[in-house]
Amino acid sequence: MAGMTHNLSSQCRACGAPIVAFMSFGRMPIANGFLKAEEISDEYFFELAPAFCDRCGMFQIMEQPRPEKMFHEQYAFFSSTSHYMQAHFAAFADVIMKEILAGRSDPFVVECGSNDGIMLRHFHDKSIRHLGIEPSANVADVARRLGVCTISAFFNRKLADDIVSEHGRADAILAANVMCHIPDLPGVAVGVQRLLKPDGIFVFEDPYLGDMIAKTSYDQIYDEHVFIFSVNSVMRAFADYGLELVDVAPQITHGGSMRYSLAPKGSRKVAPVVAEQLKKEQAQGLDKAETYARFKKNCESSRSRLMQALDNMRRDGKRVVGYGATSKSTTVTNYCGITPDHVEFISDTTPIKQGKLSPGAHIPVKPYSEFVRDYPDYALLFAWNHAAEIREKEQTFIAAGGRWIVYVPDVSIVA
Ligand code: DWN
Repeated sequence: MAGMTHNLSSQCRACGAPIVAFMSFGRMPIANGFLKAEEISDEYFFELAPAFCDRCGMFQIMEQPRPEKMFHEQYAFFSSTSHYMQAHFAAFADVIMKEILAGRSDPFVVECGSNDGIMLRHFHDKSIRHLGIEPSANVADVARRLGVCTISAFFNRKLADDIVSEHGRADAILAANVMCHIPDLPGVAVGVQRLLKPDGIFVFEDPYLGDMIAKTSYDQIYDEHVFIFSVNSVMRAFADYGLELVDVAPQITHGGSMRYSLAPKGSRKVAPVVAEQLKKEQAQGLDKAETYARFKKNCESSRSRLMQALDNMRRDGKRVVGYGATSKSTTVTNYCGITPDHVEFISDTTPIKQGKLSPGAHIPVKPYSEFVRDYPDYALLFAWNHAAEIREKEQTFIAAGGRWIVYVPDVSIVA
C-alpha cells in the first residue's frame, strides 16, 4: 500500500468480510480540494462507491484517498464557522465536565480531530488538562492561538502509547465528526483501549446511517467519510477490543448524527436506549441489502429531480447561486453534473475557499458579500444541515423575492 494514493478495500475495514459496492457515485475529486484554475490539470480523482458489509453491518466506501491528500496544512474546513455548532460543542463539553469529570482529581481529556479547538477550548477555559490531536496543521494553529494544547498528528496506537508515556491515561477521549474519517478502525480501537483509564469513557459522534437512509442525504458520502456508522456497526466494531457501547444519543447536527459512549467492558451499566436504538435500526432495515438497493434508486431519483429544476431555471434565465461550499456539495455537484452554467457561484464565509473553484465541478467560490450584493433568484442550499441558522439570518433574501432550492429530504423550492 505504501506510495499508493488511495486505500482500496474489497474487505470490510471493520471485520474483514468480503464487500461489494452496491452503487457508484462516479469519478469524484477530494471533497475539500478547492483549487485554482491553474491546478485543474493536476486534479486528483477516485471512484466513490459505497458498500455495506453483510456480516457486521458497516457502511463504508470501497476506495479512499490517502489521509495526507485530504488533511494537510491547507485544510479548508473550520468547525467554528457555524454559531449553532459553537453552541453544540459548548453543550457537549458541559455534559462531559458534569457527568464524567466531576469529582475526579486532575482529569485528563483527549480529543481526536480537535479542528480549531471548538470543543477543547471549554476545557482550557476551566483549566482542565487536555490534549487535541489535529492532523491539519492550519486548523490546529487556530486552536493553539486560543491556548488549546494541540499536536498535529494522526491518531493511532503508536500515538496513543506516546500520549500515555507523556501525560498518562485519559479520563475521557472525545471525537466529533472524526471517527468516521479514519479507515483503520481496529487501530483506533486499540489506541483508545490503551489510552483510556479503566474507568474512563470514549464518546464520539458522527453522521448517522439511519438519518442518511431516511433522508436520502447521499451527500454525506465523500472521501473523508470512509464510514457512515450505525449503532449496530459501532457496537460490533469496538466489542472485539474490549470496548462496550454503553449509551447512544441522537443529535440534530449535520443533518442527523448519533453520539456513542463506549467504556471498558463491564465498567459501566449499558443504558436501555442502546437496545431500543438497535430495534429501531432493525425495523428500518439497516441490516438488509434491499434497503441499500432502494437507497440507490432514491439517490438517482433525487439527482433527476434536482437537475430538472436546475435545467428549468437555466432555461428560464433565472440566476442560481450555491449557499455553502460544503464537502457534501462536492458529491452533489459531481454526481448530478451541476456546472457553472447551472450555478453561477457558491457563496461561502471561509476565506481559504474564496477565490477558488469547487472540486470537480469548478464552480467559483465567492465571499458571502457577493451573495448579499446582488441576490440571485434562487439559492441552492448546499449547507442544508445548517438550514435553521441560515434561513433565520437570510430573511432579507426571501423578502427580496429569493427562494431556496433544497434537496434533502426532497427536492423542493421553499421560502
Ligand atoms: O465531517 C465533516 C463535517 C463535520 O464538516 C468534515 N468531513 C467536513 C465538514 O463537512 P461540510 O463541509 O459538509 O460541513 P458544513 O458544516 O456543512 O460546512 C458548511 C460550509 O458552509 C462551510 O464552508 C461554512 C459555510 N457556511 C456559510 O457560508 N454560511 C456555513 C454557514 C452556517 C453560513 O451561514
